[in-house]
Parts: sequence; structure tokens; C-alpha cells
Amino acid sequence: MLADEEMRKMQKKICPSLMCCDIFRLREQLRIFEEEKIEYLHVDVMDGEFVPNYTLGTDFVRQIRRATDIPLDIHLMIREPERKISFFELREGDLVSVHAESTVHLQRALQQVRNQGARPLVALNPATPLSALDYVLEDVDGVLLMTVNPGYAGQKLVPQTLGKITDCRRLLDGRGYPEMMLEVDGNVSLENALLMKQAGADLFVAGSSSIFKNDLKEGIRAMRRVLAS
Ligand code: S6P
Ligand code: MG
Repeated sequence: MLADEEMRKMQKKICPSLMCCDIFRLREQLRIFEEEKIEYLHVDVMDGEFVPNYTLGTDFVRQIRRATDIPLDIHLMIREPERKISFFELREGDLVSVHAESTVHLQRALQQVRNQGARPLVALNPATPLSALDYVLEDVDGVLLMTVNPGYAGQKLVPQTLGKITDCRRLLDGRGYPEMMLEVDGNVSLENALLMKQAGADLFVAGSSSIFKNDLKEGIRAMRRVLAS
């Protein structure tokens, strides 16, 4: 019998991507996330430079804070994030992902997240090698592996990222970081979530290919069943 602590560690978490919400039904959808005990809300921040698109920003984060106490999982897809992290109202328990490709001052940016009281994650694009993690593992609580190229919802999985999840989990275990969170983002459909879970992912960003496809509550429950299987 596994101890409670072990069970907790094995629990897989769902992070709904708020850019996939229906903004006209946002309050209702937030209530569903609360009722379904969603662990983190994934907030995609894009600046039109690091990625071609624009999305949510500091004011959105401020408004979400007023509407719910669910911790945030802020995914920064912006150039030179170290110049912008202080603009965000961060709380203890929030996750903030910084892309290794977005700055020459990666370690400084990760430390800034920590200094502002949140938990830093380092994010990697599909083609970025895992060696980018080499000298920042001490500074992070997790790794976010992009399973599509960042910028848009509704894309197809980059298939070689499945093997990358396996390799990343092996690397983290081998370097003495078995507790480190491994998040996956992009085309996390029910079918892909199962493969990603088997490869060693813990946090699953759920968007248009899963929970937002049809009925939200049913979608979350279906995802929970896959992750518990
Ligand atoms: C993409 C962004 C993601 C998407 C999410 C959407 O740049 O970082 O968080 O919002 O992947 O999910 P789906 O199921 O449409 O790929
Ligand atoms: Mg994202």
C-alpha cells in the first residue's frame, strides 16, 4: 500500500487553458473549474514577438484573481521576460514558466519568479534540446515541455515530443530530481494525454482538443478518468 504522500505525488493535474474559454461565459466556466477542483488555471501570455500571436496579459491576471482563488499557471511566451515579470501580481503557489529560448538571462528570470514568491518552471519549445536544462535545474520546480510550437491553440501534436517527455523524466530522475513537475502543453487530447502520462508527465494543459471540445464538466471528468487510469 502506498503512503498518502506517494499517492499525492502520483496524482496528475489538469490545467485548463484560459485562452480556450468562452469569455462571455467565463464566470460560469470558473465556477465549474472550482466545483471540479481544478488545480491550476493556465494563462498564456504572448507578446507578438517571441511568438507571432497576442493573448492574455497583466490586467487579465488581475481580474481572474478577483474572480477565483485557484492558483495560476502563467506561461510567459514573451521576449526578455525578466523585464516584465514584476508587472504580474504573483502569489505563493502560482507557477510561472519562462522559455529558455526567450532570454539570454534565463537564470536571472527564473530567480525573479522565485523572489516574487511563485514557483518557477523552465519551458522548452519542441526543437529545443534537453541540454538547455543543464544549469538551471537548481533554480526551478518544474519543466514545461511544449508539445506544439507555441503561439496558437488547436494545433497538431509534434510527435517526437512524446519521446522527449520520456527522455526528460529519465533525465530528471537521473539527476536526482524525481519530485520535479513535468508539464505538457499542446494538443493534450484524451488520447495524447494517456501517452503523455505514460511517458511521465504530471501536469496537463487542457484546451480545445479536450475539455473545451463539448460539455466542459464532462470534458474535465473524461480527462480525470484518463489520468487516473
Ligand atoms: C499555445 C499555448 C497553449 C494552448 C493550448 C491549447 O501556444 O501555450 O497553452 O493554449 O495548447 O490547447 P489545445 O488543445 O488547443 O492545443
Ligand atoms: Mg500555454
